Amino acid sequence: MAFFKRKLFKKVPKHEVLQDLPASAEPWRSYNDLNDGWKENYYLTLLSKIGEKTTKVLNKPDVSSDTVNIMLLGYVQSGKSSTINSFYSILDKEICKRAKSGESTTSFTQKYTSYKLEDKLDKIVLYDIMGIELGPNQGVLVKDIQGCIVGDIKHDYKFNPCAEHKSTSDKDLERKEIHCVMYCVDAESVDEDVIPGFETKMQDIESELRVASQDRIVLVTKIDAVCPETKADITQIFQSTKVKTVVEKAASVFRVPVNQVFPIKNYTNEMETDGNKNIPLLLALKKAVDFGTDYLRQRLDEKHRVYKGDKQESTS
Ligand SMILES: Nc1nc2c(ncn2[C@@H]2O[C@H](COP(=O)(O)OP(=O)(O)O)[C@@H](O)[C@H]2O)c(=O)[nH]1
Ligand SMILES: [Mg+2]
Repeated sequence: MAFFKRKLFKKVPKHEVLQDLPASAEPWRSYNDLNDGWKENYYLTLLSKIGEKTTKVLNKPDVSSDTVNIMLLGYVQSGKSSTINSFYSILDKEICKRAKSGESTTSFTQKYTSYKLEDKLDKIVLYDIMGIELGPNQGVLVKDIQGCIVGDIKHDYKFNPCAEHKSTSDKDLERKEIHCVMYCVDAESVDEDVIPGFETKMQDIESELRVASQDRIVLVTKIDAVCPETKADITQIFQSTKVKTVVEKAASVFRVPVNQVFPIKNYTNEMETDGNKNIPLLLALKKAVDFGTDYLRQRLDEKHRVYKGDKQESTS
C-alpha cells in the first residue's frame, strides 16, 4: 500500500510525536457528556440525537430531500469503505463488511455507490466515491466529484479517470445532491509537508466545494496506528497528544478548523463491537449530519425568500 501513501504524504517522523499527557491531564477536546468518564451506552444517546435531528429537519415542509446525503472523499486506502462498514457495525451490533475494503493500492471503488444506513439512522445515505489519486489517468476527476455533489451523477455510475462524466438531460435521473462531505485521511500519513501535487488537487476540490457551499469535515482514520494508548483504550483518544498532533496537522492540510476534524478507529480486525469505540465514530457522524441538515435548512430559507419575493412582486 505504501506507494500512494508515500506519494501523497511524508510520514510523521516518530521522534517528532510528542509524549502523551499524563492520564489526569485535561482532555484536548472536551464534551460535557464525556467529562465525568465514558459510559458505553452513551453511543445510544448519540444514535438517538442524530436520528432526531435528521427527522426534525427532513420533516419540514418543502425541504429539498428525504435523506441527508454524505459523501466520503479521500485517497485510496484512507479508510472510506471501512468507515461505512463501521457505521453498519454499530447499527447491527456486530462486525459488518458491506462495503468492500482492503489493501489494494488502486481504488476498489470504481462505481459511485450509495449506502443507506438503517434503524435510527435510516435517513442518512453515505456515498462512496472512487479514491483520489495523483497520477495521470488515475482516480476520480475533480469535475466528477463536482458532478456527484450537485447530483448530476447517478448511483452506479462507473468512473472513468480518463474522461469526465457527460451531462445528461436524463429526465429519469433522480437527483441526489450531497449535503456534507467527509474527507478521509489516515493518521499515519498526516503531515504538514504534503507534496505540492496533493495540495493542488485538494485546492481544486476545495474551490468546487466552496462554490457549492456544502460544508465538510475531516475524519482521521487509523488512529490506533499512531497511538498505542488509544489502541489499548479508546477512551484515551481526547487525552492523547499524539492524536491531537495528527488532528491539528490534518486541519492544516485540509484547511478546515480543528473542531471539524475527527479522529476515529474503524472496526477492522475486531471480533465484536464496543460501545466506547462507537463513540468517536458517532461524534464524527453527528457533526456531518449537523452540517448536512444546516445546508438543507439554508436551501429551504433561500426557497422561502425567493417565494416571498415572487409573491411581493406579483402583488405590487
Ligand atoms: N488499523 C486500522 N486499519 C484501518 C482503519 N480503517 C481502515 N483500515 C485499514 O486500511 C485499509 C484500507 O481501508 P479501506 O476502507 O479499504 O480504504 P478506502 O480505499 O479508502 O476505501 C484496510 O486494510 C483497512 O482494514 C483503522 O481505523 N485502523
Ligand atoms: Mg473503498
